[in-house]
Amino acid sequence: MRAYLETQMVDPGDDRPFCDVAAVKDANVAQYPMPAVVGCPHLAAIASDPTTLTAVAHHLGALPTVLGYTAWWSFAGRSEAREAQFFHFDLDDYRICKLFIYLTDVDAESGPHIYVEGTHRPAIVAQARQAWSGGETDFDAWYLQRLRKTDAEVERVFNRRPAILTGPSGTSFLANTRGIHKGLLPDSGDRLVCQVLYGVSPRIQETLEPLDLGTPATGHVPDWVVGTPTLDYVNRLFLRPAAPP
Ligand SMILES: O=C(O)CCC(=O)C(=O)O
Repeated sequence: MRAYLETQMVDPGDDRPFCDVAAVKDANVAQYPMPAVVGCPHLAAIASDPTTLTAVAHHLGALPTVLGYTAWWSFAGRSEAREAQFFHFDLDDYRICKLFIYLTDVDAESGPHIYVEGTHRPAIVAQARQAWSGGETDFDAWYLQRLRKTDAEVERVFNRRPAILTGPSGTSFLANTRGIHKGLLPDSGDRLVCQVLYGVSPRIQETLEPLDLGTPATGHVPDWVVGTPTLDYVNRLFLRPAAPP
C-alpha cells in the first residue's frame, strides 16, 4: 500500500500544485487525492471486510456507509502543529467512526494518533459542561465553536489521560472521532496513514461520482467489494460495478 501511494502525487495543502511527496516535506501534512486512495491496493477490501464491517455496524448501530477515503503524510521537523495536529472532534455525520491503518512504524515521536477516551460520550461532555466555571454558554462557545483546542484546555476540561496509539507499520484501529483527538506533530520520523470514514447517512455536502470497477483507476480493487445488496449499499458513494461492455 505504501509502495503504491509513493507513486501517487500529493496535495501539499498550500498554493503549490499536486506534486511528488519528496517535494513537499517542508509541509506539516500532505494528502493524497481521494480517487488515488480509493484505488490503493487492499484498502477497499479491508474497508469492506466482514470483520471490519461487523465491528463498525455494531458501534454505529446500523449498516455503515463509507463516507471518505483519506491518506496523508505527517512530516517531522515542523516547529508548530497545524490543523488536525491540535485537539478537535469531527462532525462528519451524527454517527461516525474511522478506520486508521498506519503505513509507517509509529512511535511516540513519529506522530501517533492521540485520543481522549470517553469524550465521544454525550454524558461525559455534559458533565464537563456542567463543571465549566464560565457557565454553559461559555462552554458551548469553547466546545462547539472553537475548532482547535489546546492540550491544557482539554486536560483541564476532561481530566482524562489521552490514549497514545503507537504501533508498527500495518497497525490498524477504529476510533469514534466524535471524541476529542489529534495527530501529534511528529518530532522524528514521518508518518503515513490511511483512513476510511464510516457514517450512517449519505454524504450531501459534495457531489461524489463513484468510480467504476474494472478501470485503470480501480485496477487494484477486487470485484467482490460490490455486487451484493449489502456491499453495494456500504460502498455506493465511491465504487460501483464495472459498466457492461
Ligand atoms: O492524524 C491523526 O492521527 C488525526 C486525524 C484526525 O484528526 C482525523 O482523522 O479527524
